[in-house]
Amino acid sequence: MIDSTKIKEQEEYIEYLAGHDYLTNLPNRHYFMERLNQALKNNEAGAVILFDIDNFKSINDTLGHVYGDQLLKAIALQLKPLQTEKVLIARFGGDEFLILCRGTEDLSEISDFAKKIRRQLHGGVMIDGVESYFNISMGITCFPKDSSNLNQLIMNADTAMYKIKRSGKNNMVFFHEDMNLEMKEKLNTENILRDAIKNDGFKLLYQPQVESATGEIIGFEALLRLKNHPIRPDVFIGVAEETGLIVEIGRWVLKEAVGQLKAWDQKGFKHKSVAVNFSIKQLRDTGYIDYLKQLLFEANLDPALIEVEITESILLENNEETFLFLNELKKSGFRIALDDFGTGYASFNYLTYIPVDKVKLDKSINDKFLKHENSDVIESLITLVHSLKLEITAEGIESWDKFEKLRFSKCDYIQGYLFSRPVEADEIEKIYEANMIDLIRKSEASE
Ligand code: G
Ligand code: G
Ligand code: MN
Repeated sequence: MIDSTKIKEQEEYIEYLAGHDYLTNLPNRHYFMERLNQALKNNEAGAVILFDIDNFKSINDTLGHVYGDQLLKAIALQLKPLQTEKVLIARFGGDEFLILCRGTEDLSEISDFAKKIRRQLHGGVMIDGVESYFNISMGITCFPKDSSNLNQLIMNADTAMYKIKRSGKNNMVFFHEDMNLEMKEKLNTENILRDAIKNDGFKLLYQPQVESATGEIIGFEALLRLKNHPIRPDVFIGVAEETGLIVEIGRWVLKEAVGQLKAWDQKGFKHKSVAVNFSIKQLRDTGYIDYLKQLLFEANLDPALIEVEITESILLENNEETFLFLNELKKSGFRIALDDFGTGYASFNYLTYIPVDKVKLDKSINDKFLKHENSDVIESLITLVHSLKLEITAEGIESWDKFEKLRFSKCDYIQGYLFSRPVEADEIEKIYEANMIDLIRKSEASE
């Protein structure tokens, strides 16, 4: 005998499964898309809200996937009371949730609702009897205002959420057309970078670092440029970091810089150091140090000729790995400089336990404190750095006046347009052995 009610139940269950997420029991992406499609077909107005959990990956990695699953379930539970006839809450996949609000396109109304969601989650959730706190990043797009195309709306919400992710997470923003332009430019830059990696499209410029007591060039900072595109370095470096391309590009920089050291060595120039910039995203390049060691070994050059410039941000990521990385660099004979000093969370405390050789005072600090009344501050900074047995370079020095003050305050090295902009290697060769102080004096006298 066939039990027809049982079959009916099974059919309903299968249908339910097709439209729901097994973990959270929320409607799934498929179900959401159908509902949104209906709303668009009926010419309704409304909003699509997309959010995800900040740093969910590290929650998963540190607390385990089971915990991650529990968190997703708890969030679903917490959001269920907000579900109404007009509000559909769905799981999009992974740690992403989608909310469909129908019946209004009023920005402040939608914004209020989005804030309500954030409040509902910010109080934390209970997992195994323990409060768990987390942040979310949220993108919102309205229909038909922003688009009445299903996929476009999802893309809009995603673009807006992505924007929040990039600007520090834990926030919400409405989609805006400009964001598409920004995304397009980013994609364009990304393609240019990929092309440059394949087709030898990068070059390094070198900026001299001058010993303030003598005027002698002691080394150079290598600064990356695109050969064929006028995109600003901070812009394309940012994209390289976001896309992970910085790892490959960073290796190119090392190869090129060591090649240049070798070329100068073979031309009989006196050995001078080259500093390369190291981005926090390059920490994931676990072969970085071995690669660099190998390059110097093959070139038969002293590792001390390479100085790696790190920034404070790398120290905030202060896990065991960062310290191992820095210690390994140091142990291998490379020098380490702390770049952009004074711009971030600069703590002198760091300087006592990370193996840096040198601190680079940021241009903004120099500009601020080298004005007439303020130079005491710089002098104290320099004294403090010296008392930690570290060297100090002042960056972004453009005037003779600032240079004099720094020299008077015993700042070891000066880097800036006063002496030279970053220039091509063959330009460097013309001034390699020059006394930069004499050179500036002469050029000023002849003006
Ligand atoms: O010259 P300037 O405009 O080059 O540099 C802009 C920014 O780009 C600076 O913060 C500088 O540290 C960074 N930068 C320049 N070259 C490199 C590089 O080779 N690698 C990394 N990671 N950053 C670089
Ligand atoms: O982040 P980092 O310190 O690596 O970047 C150094 C940046 O400072 C580069 O963009 C370089 O071109 C720029 N720079 C170097 N000297 C000067 C200067 O005298 N004035 C200005 N405005 N920028 C400088
Ligand atoms: Mn630098």
